[in-house]
Amino acid sequence: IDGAAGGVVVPGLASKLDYGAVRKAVEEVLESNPDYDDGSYGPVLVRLAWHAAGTYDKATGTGGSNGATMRFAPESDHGANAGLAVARALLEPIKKKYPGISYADLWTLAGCVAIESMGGPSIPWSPGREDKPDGSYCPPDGRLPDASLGAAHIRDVFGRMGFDDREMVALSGAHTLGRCHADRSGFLGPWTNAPTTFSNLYFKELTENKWRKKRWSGPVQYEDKSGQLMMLPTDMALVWDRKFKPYVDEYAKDEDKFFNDFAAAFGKLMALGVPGQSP
Ligand code: ZEM
Repeated sequence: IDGAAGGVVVPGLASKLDYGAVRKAVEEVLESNPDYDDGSYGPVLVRLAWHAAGTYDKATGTGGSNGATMRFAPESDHGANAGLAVARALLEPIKKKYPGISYADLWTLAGCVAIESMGGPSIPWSPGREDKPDGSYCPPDGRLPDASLGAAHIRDVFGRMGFDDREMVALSGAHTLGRCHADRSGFLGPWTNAPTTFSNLYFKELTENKWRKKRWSGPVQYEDKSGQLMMLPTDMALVWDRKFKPYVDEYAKDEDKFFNDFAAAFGKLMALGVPGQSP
């Protein structure tokens, strides 16, 4: 991984930045609060990195992680980003200690470190993002996916970023991590029984468990027999869509393949719109 080891000279900065030390600082924060969710900030840091990057529009080159525009309104207040202030605040002391790293680099690196620390594959990541000065650079609301919709919407949103069907399914495997919070998205519960371990369990649950509509006053979501695990409508779309389903099956059977494809797709996501890194 570029920039992972030792000092790297960042263009425009007089000092050297020790990305290894930044990585270590992120690792130290991950399990710093046993009372937070399932005992790790890892999942919400992955979500921060994803929401920073997932606004990218290939056609116009707008959005994406470069700029770290989610620091500013209106993007900080976009409904999709509810709850991410927690993740941004968590990284603030690291930014203070290593002021040479941009927020945009720090957020994306933290997402990669979180995945790796939770047992996932190592993600290709390079520095080079620059922070924008204010909210006038924020992407419009509505670029991130709406969990209530289906396969066509998934293809619209991820196709706009430049991903194909296989990459869309691979990326969705991140839902093996973390949980939904009623006060953030309106949805409730974890996808797997090991939400702080990166694995292919999400795909196993999707294919081997039985899912039915949850009876409650909240938004439509699916639950298993235990009532403990959940799937969003967009998660179910992966098994209902004839073209997505074979990838779900493949990843449920072959964790190595999932890890390889996920690492490549997540690395690509982190690089979208970054000068010199974006396809
Ligand atoms: Zn998520 N995601 N996501 N996602 N996501 C949530 C949580 C997490 C969608 C979605 O609406 C939601 C990807 C794709 C898609 C993570 C990573 C990635 C939540 C719950 C929702 C509603 C938020 C809450 O209440 O806290 C939709 C519709 C998606 C595509 C169709 C991709 C791609 C991801 C990374 C590669 C993660 C790690 C979480 C768990 C966050 C946490 O706080 O535990």
